[in-house]
Amino acid sequence: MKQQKLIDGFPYLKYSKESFDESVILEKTTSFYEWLNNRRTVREFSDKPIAKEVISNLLLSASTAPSGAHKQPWTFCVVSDQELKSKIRIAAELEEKESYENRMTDEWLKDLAPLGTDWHKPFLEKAPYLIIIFKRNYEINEDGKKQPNYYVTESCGIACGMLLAAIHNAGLAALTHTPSPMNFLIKLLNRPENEKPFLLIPIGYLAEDCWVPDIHRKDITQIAEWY
Ligand code: IYR
Repeated sequence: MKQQKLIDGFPYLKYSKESFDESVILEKTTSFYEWLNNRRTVREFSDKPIAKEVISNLLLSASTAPSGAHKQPWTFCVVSDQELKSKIRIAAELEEKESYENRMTDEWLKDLAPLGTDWHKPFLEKAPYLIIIFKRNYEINEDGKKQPNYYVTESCGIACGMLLAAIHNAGLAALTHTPSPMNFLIKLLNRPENEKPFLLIPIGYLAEDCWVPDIHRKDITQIAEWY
């Protein structure tokens, strides 16, 4: 039985977790970093199916993220239906074609060149699952009154980061895709007015012959200022 008590009238649980010697912490943080550093964004997926329970576990992991006032302001829409995936691909490619041909600046296109992206999005039909994360800007209570959520973008961003780590842990692959603008997803997925699309994440096994750009991450001197 977990120890409980009331503080200011609210229920609290006794919380503890294992701590480690300094040398173990050094080993653990090194190996965790090395493992995480092996995660890559991929655009080439296999169409091999994945069990629904696996996706549920990934989403439950994402949903352990901290959120403003613990409002958990996210909805994960899980799409595996082939017809719906095709509709999403068609709508996304329509927007992306317009973006690549008319909306993106020359500098932006130059920045993207090493990543080899263009408006074609075959992964939207190939990957067995598309997860579309919607941010819930507010809730509507039983009386139809709006209830605020807080730090919704930050909360959803953290949840997506944790989702990517969970996917990597499963040996599966993902892509953070932001077809822009994304409003077509509201209609296609019939989402309520309090939700806005945040990120589209295809999930699958890696394609057998998968290639990723040979790009490098900033080192510690480039990412940290120590005070
Ligand atoms: N949304 C487009 C373009 C794109 C933009 C950025 I910034 C990227 O890092 C990658 C792609 C697309 O998905 O192709």
